[in-house]
Amino acid sequence: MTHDIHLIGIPMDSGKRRRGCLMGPDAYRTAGLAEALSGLGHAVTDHGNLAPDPVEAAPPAPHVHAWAETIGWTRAIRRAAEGTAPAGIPVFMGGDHALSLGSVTGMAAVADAEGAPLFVLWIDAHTDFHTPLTSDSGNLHGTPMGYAAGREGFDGFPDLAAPIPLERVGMIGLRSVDPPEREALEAGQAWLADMRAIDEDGIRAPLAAFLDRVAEAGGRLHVSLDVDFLDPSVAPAVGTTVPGGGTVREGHLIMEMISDSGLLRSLDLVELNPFLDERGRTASLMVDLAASLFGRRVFDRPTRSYTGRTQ
Ligand code: 5AB
Ligand code: MN
Ligand code: MN
Ligand code: MN
Repeated sequence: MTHDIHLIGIPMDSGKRRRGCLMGPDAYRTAGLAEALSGLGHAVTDHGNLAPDPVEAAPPAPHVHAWAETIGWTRAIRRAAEGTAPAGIPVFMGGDHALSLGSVTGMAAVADAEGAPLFVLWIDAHTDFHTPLTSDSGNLHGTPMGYAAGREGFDGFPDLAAPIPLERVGMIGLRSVDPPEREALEAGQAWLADMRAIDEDGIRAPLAAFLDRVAEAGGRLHVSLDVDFLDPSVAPAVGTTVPGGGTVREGHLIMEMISDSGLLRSLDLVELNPFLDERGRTASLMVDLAASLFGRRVFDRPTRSYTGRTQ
């Protein structure tokens, strides 16, 4: 199946103090994202880069970083999501993970208008479920799922058209969760696969259960892929590395399963910091993962039913 894919560059760096994610969109362009997707038969349009709306606002606490700028980005990204989604699948090329403050809530508004529930698959070492007031770091890239789920403390950000209940949230790759995030998540019914779950059960069975949940509800799926899901040994270009992450093969399997499900509605590619990359290898890996998500396969026919040597 081919899609109309809309690339939206978001050179956003306001979600944390360490700089460099603003180079992400151009790194994806340089690594050939558009060419990889059009090579698979999709119609790809690159809309260039967004800029934040000008906003003046005081942060809710002094340690919260770049509050007004992040509100300005959120408004612009949400508008871009709502403007682009009717024409196909938006791909939000970040930029740090604070961009999901706009992409997820924009896509929730779109799905609501389309009469379908939006589900979110968060592929990340972190849950990003803080509010501005529970966050010790004050870095808003740790808050987008909190905002999208309707947690309090985001006064000044756009009102939510459709808060996403935790029953419609899946998170995979988790290995760094702060106590206030854990407590808030444990109170709900999110589908959570931490690294132990992956070690014990693999990717396939748990992810299939989540995708079944989306399909049974007639839902649409927004996928948010944070570079730090991957192990830092294969994806060094990220500021918030956490050891013990996903392998290249696990990343591809996740993407292939989502692709097979036919449920994908929109995609974030976030947290790539090209300033920290090694000869572009993280950017190239992210492009390869996106290609798997949009249908690249080694073989088109199933290969798991082969007759083994011992039979
Ligand atoms: B990322 C941390 N929980 O709030 C915080 O990379 C890290 O988008 C947030 O997942 C990481 O600062 C945000 C310690
Ligand atoms: Mn994240
Ligand atoms: Mn992360
Ligand atoms: Mn990060």
